[in-house]
Amino acid sequence: MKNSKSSFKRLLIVSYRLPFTVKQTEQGAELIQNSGGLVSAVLSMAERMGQSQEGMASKIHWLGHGDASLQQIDPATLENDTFVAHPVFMDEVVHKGFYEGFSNDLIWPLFHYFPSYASFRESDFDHYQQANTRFLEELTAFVEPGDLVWIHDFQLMLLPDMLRQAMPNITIGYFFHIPFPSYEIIKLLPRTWRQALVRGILGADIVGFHTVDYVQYFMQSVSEVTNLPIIGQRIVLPDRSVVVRDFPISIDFNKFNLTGQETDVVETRQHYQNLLRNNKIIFSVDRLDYTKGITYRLQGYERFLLQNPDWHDKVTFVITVVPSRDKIGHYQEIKREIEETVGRINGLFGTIGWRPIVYSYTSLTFTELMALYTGCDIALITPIRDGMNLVCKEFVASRQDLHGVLILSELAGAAQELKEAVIINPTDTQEVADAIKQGLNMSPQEQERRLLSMRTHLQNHNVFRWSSEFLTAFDDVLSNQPDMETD
Ligand code: GDG
Repeated sequence: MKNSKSSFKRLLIVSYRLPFTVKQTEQGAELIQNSGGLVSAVLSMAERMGQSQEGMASKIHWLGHGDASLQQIDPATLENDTFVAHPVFMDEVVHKGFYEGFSNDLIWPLFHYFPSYASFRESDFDHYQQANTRFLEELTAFVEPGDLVWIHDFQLMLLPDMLRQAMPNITIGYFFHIPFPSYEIIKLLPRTWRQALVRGILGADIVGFHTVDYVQYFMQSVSEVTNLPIIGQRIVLPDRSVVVRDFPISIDFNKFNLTGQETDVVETRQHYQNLLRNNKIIFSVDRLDYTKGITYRLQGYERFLLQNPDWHDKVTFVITVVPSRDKIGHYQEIKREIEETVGRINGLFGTIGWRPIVYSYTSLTFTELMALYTGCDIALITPIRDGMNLVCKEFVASRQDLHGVLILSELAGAAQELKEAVIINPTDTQEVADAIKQGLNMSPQEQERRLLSMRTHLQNHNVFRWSSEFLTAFDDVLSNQPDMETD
């Protein structure tokens, strides 16, 4: 680390979502801070910047899409002790084409290797450009020299270059939360779109991905689309260079490690275990999405039950699917498929006293989630494609008791780190069935050995390290560009 001090005045985060949701009450607007990974990471970054930089404005500015309900709220109330929110409002039609269209109906399926689910509409690309421009307009209204602007995810790929053109001396970071695919996929995009997207990202000084593979794929696209020289981790532009690196995102290890012991979690866990008559519990939780491999997972469990009648009545699969995008065709289809498969399996194997699958289409409270992380015997996490996947990391961190088995898809970014999981291919239902059997029969010593190794990794590679490494990389950029105006 060249420079242990952070040399930035303010931290400005830009992402599609704001860090809190706003609830209108009789007393006024109530801000409910999100507890996701990005918010924790940003908080830790601010802490580090605050400690090392006298006079740094303590609040973090955060730009995100503002929905219509926020328009009724006095902008001055959109801040809490930590964040000042800057909602970016846009025309409804533009928002629909940008978010539902280009982001969720093209980039999301394409970058998760579902090209047949992708819709290519020129009007969506126009709206994506317009929406990124709206973010730029809000940003340039208050960005100042010396600020650090950190832009997130696939909804804002054009913004780094737009900001670079408008304010050449600003330090810009960009982090990509979903997989970056091989050029064979990128090539499906019209030439002008792929050029704009890759060039857009290159407006940043530092570009981060979860894994080395995604970095390599991005570099491949850069050389195909731009012909710019690449030297190690640097892409060389005429007037500056861009550092592209893997920064695997992580979790607040201590939070998950400690919460499992809290009374409400312990009580909920005991309640569930009693309800399930102390059966072995297999658990999974995902947002409704075709990338999560939920139907294959159910088929793997079905195969396990078929092949292992001695386990009937002794195991329960608690599967929670969190509602998401269920007005959209592909999502309705996958929901129907999941529910039919659950019904079929329960019909085939269930008895009056035993339901092999307890399925719910709902969101869990944090206490319920923790009770299931800490009360299950197997966490079955089998996405067909996932940028990282934080659920598996949270499960491991919550198992202070060193009991439990993680079965993890090799197609989740997290599989590159959690090598002591039982790694499977999610579409190989026999492999999933075998892994379930292996997990249920695994000795306590083997569970302990695997969990200890993964927990040590996560303790060291937690979300605070993630943000700290990003910040250090920014500091390096600054110290390598002595002419840059910083105050
Ligand atoms: C993107 C990428 C990448 C889930 N269900 C409930 C619940 N959760 C929480 C989990 C976890 C988070 O949601 C989901 O984690 P993901 O890793 O899937 O994150 P996303 O933001 O959806 O996805 C992904 C991530 O970005 C980070 O870069 O890992 O690959 O797609 O924290 O705990 N929380 C509660 N109830 C639920 O039912 N309370």
